[in-house]
Amino acid sequence: MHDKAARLRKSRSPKADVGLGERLPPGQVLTERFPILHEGEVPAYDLATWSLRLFGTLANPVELTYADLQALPQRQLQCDIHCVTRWSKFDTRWSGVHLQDLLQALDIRPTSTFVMAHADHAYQTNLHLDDLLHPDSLLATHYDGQPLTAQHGWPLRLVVAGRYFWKSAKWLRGLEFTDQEQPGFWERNGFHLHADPFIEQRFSGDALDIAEDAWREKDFD
Ligand SMILES: Nc1nc2c(c(=O)[nH]1)N[C@H]1C(S)=C(S)[C@@H](COP(=O)(O)O)O[C@H]1N2
Ligand SMILES: [Mo]
Repeated sequence: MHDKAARLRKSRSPKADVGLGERLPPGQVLTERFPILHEGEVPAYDLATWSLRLFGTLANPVELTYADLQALPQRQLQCDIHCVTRWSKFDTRWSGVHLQDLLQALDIRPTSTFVMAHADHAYQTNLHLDDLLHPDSLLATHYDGQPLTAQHGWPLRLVVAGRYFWKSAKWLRGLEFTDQEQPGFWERNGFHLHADPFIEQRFSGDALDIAEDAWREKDFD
């Protein structure tokens, strides 16, 4: 087991930024810089052999080249990002392909509710299909008008709206459509399945293992 969740739980919260209204999620601190966080080595690719696989419960799995992605409508996105380690960054600018456009171009109609994102090296994160179809999510190839740097996920990463940033897999290689929700890498290691920063879904196991109405059965003094 990875102990990152345990260490984060114990760490004292920094004094959270106030006065930023509803825009900064609770317990987060704003940064101007762009931190780099990941497990393992930064992968190297040859775009000629790189591919993105769509598989799982699809009628026909597909394997896309980088050129296939470039042939699709190129979308712009400006969004705020929130890392579970408590930094947030406002107004990040991305461009790339929207999953809706990709599915439409391939005439794929997924029947599943869930998607497991597969990335290098052996990184996975679980998502709801709706999260990926959100208008503020993207399969991003560019950041701030430039191709992604290797450290930030070149050639392709996810940007997932409304979730802590670990859901935004860098070095994306596959989207697996599934009927059951399986936990990804961090989700198996103490982090929350759904990761909504505005309600601080940071860790798993926060919920007490008792029925919601169990307190009614208790004695009160
Ligand atoms: N493939 C891969 N993607 C990943 C990770 C990783 O370890 N491997 N780390 C995640 C985490 S925890 C965060 S906070 C963001 C960081 O993205 P950045 O380095 O571009 O800031 O990438 C996410 N995507
Ligand atoms: Mo993270």
